[in-house]
Formats: sequence, structure tokens, C-alpha cells
Amino acid sequence: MRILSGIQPSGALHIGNYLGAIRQYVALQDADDAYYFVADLHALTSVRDAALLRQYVSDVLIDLLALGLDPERAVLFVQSDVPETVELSWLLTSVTPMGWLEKCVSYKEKVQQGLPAEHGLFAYPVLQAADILLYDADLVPVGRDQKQHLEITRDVAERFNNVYGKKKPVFRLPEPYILDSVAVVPGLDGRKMSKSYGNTIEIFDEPAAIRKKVKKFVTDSTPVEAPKDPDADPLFGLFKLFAAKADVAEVERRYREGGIGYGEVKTRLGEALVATFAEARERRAEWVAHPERVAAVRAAGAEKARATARAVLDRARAACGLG
Ligand code: AQP
Repeated sequence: MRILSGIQPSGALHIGNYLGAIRQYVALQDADDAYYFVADLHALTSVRDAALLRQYVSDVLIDLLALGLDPERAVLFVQSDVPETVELSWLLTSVTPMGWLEKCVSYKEKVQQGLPAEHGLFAYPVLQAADILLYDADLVPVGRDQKQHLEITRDVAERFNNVYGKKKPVFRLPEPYILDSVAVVPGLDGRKMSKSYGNTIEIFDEPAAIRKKVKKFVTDSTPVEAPKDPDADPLFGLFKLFAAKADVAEVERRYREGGIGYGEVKTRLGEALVATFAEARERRAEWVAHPERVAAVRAAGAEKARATARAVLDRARAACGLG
């Protein structure tokens, strides 16, 4: 079983990225053949400052290492270090109907949010299909926002197989791996936590900044003594994902009975977040102090990823008559 997933270096990683994706990356690296990458080519659609993009790539690589990805167990690489990706993307784009991309929700949403309607943003799902198909991935751990893109990847693979691989399929069809409990982690305003909504809690902010941010969580005006429905409250939803079981049970009971205010829940959530990432914060400082080790991880990952990618790209090129 081969696992593959990527994460954009378009800003600091947030706890939605962690719960929705990175925690699964770490869990799956032990049992399986895993490839994880920093999707810098994708970030070009939103980050337009070269120095900043370099910084984000380095930060995300370090964040992934700090959060527990082990380069001895998983291949950790940067997308643009594998130029085969872009070539495969063109082979795939040549068989992708426009209509499939036109129906993508994420493109429409980003344009509505003010990103320019550029071809890179529009064709993003094809590049993503190349990312996945290039490694013969079986399983792709992602948050629910990526489900539609995964469906497109499968459709594009099937279409390529139908056009060029009638005797023997060229691409393996991947499956998404989405955990229901963390498929959409809520942000400070109750919508999906997302860099572009400005409602994120960053994993590696300073503890004081994390505590302060959590205080901004938008809540209703139900008084402290009134009973509240924990299942309908995004703040409790987040608390449940980070706090110890006994604390969750206690807070849940007090929600139902009345007698707990949102301020207390926010304070306790802040503490739970700081505690959850304390060890990772220490590991992060170690990696930051040794940039040469990070560079070595990146170079080794690129070499391993390219070897796998080359074989698949050659298969695809041969199938469609190139070379
Ligand atoms: N709120 C979330 N809940 C669950 N999963 C999430 N992911 C992101 N936000 C949540 C998952 O994290 C992985 C990497 O995401 P990404 O940074 O590459 O892109 P994204 O999904 O577009 O993240 P953002 O913050 O929402 O960025 P913008 O605002 O730039 O679009 C993916 O598996 C994603 O599902």
C-alpha cells in the first residue's frame, strides 16, 4: 500500500492542517510505504514573493519533521525538486475535459475571495492528479476539502487509461483517506479553518500567541448558567479534539447542565493546544538550529522521489507515443 500526500507552503501550518492531514501522515508512515511533499508549485498561485516562498518551503519542511515525520520511514520531498511532475501534468492536461475543471468548487471560491482567475489556479487539480499518479499512490490522506480534487484525479487517470492503456492500465487509481471526526476542522469564526479565511490557529505560534488567539473564537451570547448543546458548538468541537478524555467528559456534562462559560472553555483549549505541541516545538528548535540536516533530508527525499517518479513517467510517455 503506497501513501502519498502534499501540503502547500502558502503560510504557517495551522491546526486544521494538523488534524485533517499531518496526524494521519505520521500514523501511516509506520505501516506503509509513504511519500509526503511540500507542494511549492501549487503555492505559486498565491505566493508571489520569491524570498517568502523559499522561507515557507523551508518552514513547512521543518514543521513536518518537528511534528513527527521521519525521513528514515517516509520519503519527504519538495514538489519542484521532481520536475517529472510538470511533464506528467501536461500529459494529463491533454486528456482532461474543460468541464471537469469548470465545476471545481475550490477554483470558484478562491476567485470569489479575490485571487486572480489565472490558468494555474484553474488547472490546479490536474497538477494535483500528476502529484498523485506519478507515485502509483493507493491512498491519499486529506481533509474533506480535497475530496472533489481526488475524484478528478481518479477521473483523469481513468480517462488516460481508456485512451492509452486499453491493454494494460497506465495509472493506478488512488483512494482518498478522510477521517470523519477531523474532516473539517472549524476555525475561529466557525467556518472551515483556512489560511485564506484568516481564521487559523497556527501550530507553532508562541504559547502566549496561541492562548490569545483562542480567546478570539466567536461564540454566541448564551449565559454561563444556561445549558448549551456541545454538539452544535464549534468551540467545544475543537476542545474535544485536543483535551484529555476526562476533561472532555467534564466539560460536556457542564455544557448540558449549564454552569460553564465559553471563556473557561477557551482558556482550557489554549492550554490543551500548548501542551499538545510542546514536544514538537522543542524538536522544531533543534531542526532550525541545524539547517544542514534539513538540506540533507530534502536532497535525499528528492533523489528517492525522482527514482519512483521517473519510472512512472516513462510508462506514461511510452503509452502515449513520446520518445
Ligand atoms: N480546516 C481543515 N480541516 C481539515 N483538514 C484541513 N486541511 C486544511 N484545512 C483543513 C487539510 O490540510 C492539508 C493541506 O492543506 P493545504 O495547506 O495544502 O491547502 P488547503 O486545504 O487549501 O489549506 P488552507 O488553509 O485552506 O489553505 P488555503 O486557504 O490557501 O486554501 C489538506 O489535506 C487539507 O485537506
